[in-house]
Amino acid sequence: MTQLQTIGNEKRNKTIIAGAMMGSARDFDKSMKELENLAEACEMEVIASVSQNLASVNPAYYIGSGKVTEIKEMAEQLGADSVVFNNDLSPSQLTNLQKALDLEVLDRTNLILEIFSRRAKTREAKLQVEAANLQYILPRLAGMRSNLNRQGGTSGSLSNRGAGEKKLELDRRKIESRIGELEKELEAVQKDRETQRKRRSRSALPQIALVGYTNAGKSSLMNKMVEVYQKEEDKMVEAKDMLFATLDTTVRKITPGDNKDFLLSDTVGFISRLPHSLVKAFRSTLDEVRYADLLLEVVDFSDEQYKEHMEVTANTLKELGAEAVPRLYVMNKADLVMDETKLPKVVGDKIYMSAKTGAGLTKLLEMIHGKVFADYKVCEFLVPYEDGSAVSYLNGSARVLKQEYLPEGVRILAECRQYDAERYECYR
Ligand SMILES: Nc1nc2c(ncn2[C@@H]2O[C@H](COP(=O)(O)OP(=O)(O)OP(=O)(O)O)[C@@H](O)[C@H]2O)c(=O)[nH]1
Ligand SMILES: [Mg+2]
Repeated sequence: MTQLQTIGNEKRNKTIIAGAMMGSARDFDKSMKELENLAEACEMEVIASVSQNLASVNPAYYIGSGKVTEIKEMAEQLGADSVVFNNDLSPSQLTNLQKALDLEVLDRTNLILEIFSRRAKTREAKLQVEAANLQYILPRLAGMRSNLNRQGGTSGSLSNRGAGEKKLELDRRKIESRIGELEKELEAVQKDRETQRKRRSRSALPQIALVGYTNAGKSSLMNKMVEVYQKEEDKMVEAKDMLFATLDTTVRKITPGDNKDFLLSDTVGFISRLPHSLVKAFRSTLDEVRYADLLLEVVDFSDEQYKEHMEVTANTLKELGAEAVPRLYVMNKADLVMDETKLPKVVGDKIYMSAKTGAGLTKLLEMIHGKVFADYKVCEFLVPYEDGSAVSYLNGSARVLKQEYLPEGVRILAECRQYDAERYECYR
């Protein structure tokens, strides 16, 4: 991982991707394709792909030793700098492979952590990624130690072994204390976030969060909403054909009119086998998801694996404690696989649409309204002139149907949320 960081745009790391197939061939091919996309998101150039049918894992190398020799020869021929494994390697497998291949060896988790550390921009994201990285390294240090022990054993020098162990113990303590520091810093940042979130929930605008598999089109949908309803180009977020284009959470106010505004948040995408330390580290960022009034799950419907992606999303949401939040399913990129004239198509809580062309956006908004503004009701208030703030609040957050100035106060007939009706119960 350290070597990768030093490679700039001028020279791309040439890599061979390798994987052992133990289940269905179709799933395996897809996961190898995803690994290739992950490597590309890491600015690596994939020059070859190697796979092996495996009945059981080889404890020393994961793959068979014959396959290791094959990869080594191939790497020499093609001038590869690294090999990325699709399977999660144990610390000793990682070390053994590194030694046998004499190349940098990475696994899928490594790659995901590497992408995250490159993309992290805000202080919070940087702290989260560093913590996740160290948590990944920590159990691997033990593997490195047992490896060193073995080396010490062959040289027969007990004092050397002691020195090696001491050094690693020191490293382990350093890492543990750094993790402690990071956790403290993160706690402080999380308090700030909590305060912001509370402030937003006081504003009583419904909060809607975009969730889903990486590259499904979450940021594109956010941008389309901003473009159509805000007309403010500078409020756009980055949307790219690249895994994990978004890491930081962005919140935008969407104002479709009729006082049915809401806050929309765009956040990091999910992926199968997302390293657990990352889910843990991003938990606070993903609070936006847990406390949302509604989730818009964006699905890349043009991807053959979309059902598997939905399963991954469901499991990740469960892990975040957000499985009970109401949900609408945006079956996105339907423009690629359906007749455009048939869009949008609505089936229950699912809408087949396109964030790119905007086909279905109005319909989606209607569905959102049906979900979050379902508790709207028509109320009549008589607000005394002293309470000017109540008058302006209702004008800002309810849909005022009629307003009259009477001697005893302002009479307002409005369609408003249950929340606001209760808030001004005294004037009804
Ligand atoms: N054809 C088509 N392409 C789309 C549509 N929506 C998004 N895309 C493309 O899909 C790619 C990924 O879009 P993003 O909006 O960045 O996806 P994301 O879900 O935010 O991805 P991450 O932030 O990486 O998790 C981009 O190249 C988009 O142009 C769509 O409705 N139709
Ligand atoms: Mg995005």
